[in-house]
Amino acid sequence: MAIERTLSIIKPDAVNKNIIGKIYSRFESNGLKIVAAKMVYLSEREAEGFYAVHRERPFFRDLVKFMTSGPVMVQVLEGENAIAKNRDLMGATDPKKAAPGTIRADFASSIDANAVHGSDSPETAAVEIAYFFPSSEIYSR
Ligand code: RTP
Ligand code: MG
Repeated sequence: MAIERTLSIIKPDAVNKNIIGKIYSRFESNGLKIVAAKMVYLSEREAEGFYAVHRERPFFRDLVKFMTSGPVMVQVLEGENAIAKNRDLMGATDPKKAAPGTIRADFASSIDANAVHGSDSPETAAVEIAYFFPSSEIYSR
């Protein structure tokens, strides 16, 4: 299987709950290596740019408001099948529908405050990683 990279964000609700380490443990114990990381307090413009694909969706304003409500932890995860693996670890968007044992089932409280973001395809992973990290800030191996 291919070694991939994916962009992960620990959202303001989870940072505020002091569970960055618990979420990192899930990545690490499932074969995903953190190869870049930083804490960021997104501006409105940065959040709008990051979620630009959702600009026309009814939840867009709420999403931007939430993502700018406190600092987030942004990381690049690397490993076999990293994009799908991270999405599996995260669970469904709505924590009420997320499978038991997933990050969202265990730590998220609502579809807005749903603890984590993960890229959903190789194309979005490439764009999202470049949105936050120049290649000189990604440390593989
Ligand atoms: P994410 O992009 O954050 O990893 O989440 P996702 O792929 O599971 O969900 P997506 O469809 O990309 O939606 C992005 C974020 O918008 C919020 N959302 N709210 N109220 C709603 O119906 C609704 N739908 C989506 C969620 O916070 C979701 O994570
Ligand atoms: Mg998404």
